[in-house]
Amino acid sequence: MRLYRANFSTNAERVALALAHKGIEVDSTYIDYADRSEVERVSGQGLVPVLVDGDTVVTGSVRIMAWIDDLVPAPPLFPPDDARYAEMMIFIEWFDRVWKVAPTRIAAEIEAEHPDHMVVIALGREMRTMLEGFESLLSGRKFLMGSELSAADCAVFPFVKYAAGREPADNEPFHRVLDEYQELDDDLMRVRSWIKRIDALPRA
Ligand SMILES: N[C@@H](CCC(=O)N[C@@H](CS)C(=O)NCC(=O)O)C(=O)O
Repeated sequence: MRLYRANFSTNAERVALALAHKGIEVDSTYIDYADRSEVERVSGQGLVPVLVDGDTVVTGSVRIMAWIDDLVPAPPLFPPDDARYAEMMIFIEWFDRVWKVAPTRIAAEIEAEHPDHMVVIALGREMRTMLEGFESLLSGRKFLMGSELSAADCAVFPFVKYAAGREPADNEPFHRVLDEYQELDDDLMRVRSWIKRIDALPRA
């Protein structure tokens, strides 16, 4: 099995956490975003992560996590029953389609010729409110959706971990926004512990 990935790729880290949770070892091909020819050749598109297992090519971090879960059911990444499965998928969809809007728009705004600072402030507040939402989700449990690591944690962690800082070499503009517009304080102690807990887990 081979994982196409890139240094500091948030979506590839989702899959790296999920694979390690299952104890699945993979070979890795690290691409440079300046040259996507290899990932385009194998998958017909240019984004990472891509997982290749024989003739099977899976793109998209959430699809890859679901595919891994089917391949190796234990320990589970998604709940086995339909209602809980749908809840987790909807949560991850919310994260990808709603949560990501604020940092993406901040990154675009601060690159603009005349940034609208009021918009940036409002979006920064939204990011704070969403951190408070994660704090509430972690009330009485160690992970976002229960007592064990799930696909929800794998999906959210690579983005929200920036609240605890960033490696100096990780200088992507979007990651700088995630770092600068998420701050942990005493009202976010559960998020702080959750970041530490997941950061200590292995990655493929
Ligand atoms: N929906 C895809 C998004 C993949 C994606 O955006 N990957 C980023 C790395 S985290 C990428 O390849 N970026 C290169 C680019 O956009 O130029 C997923 O969940 O895997």
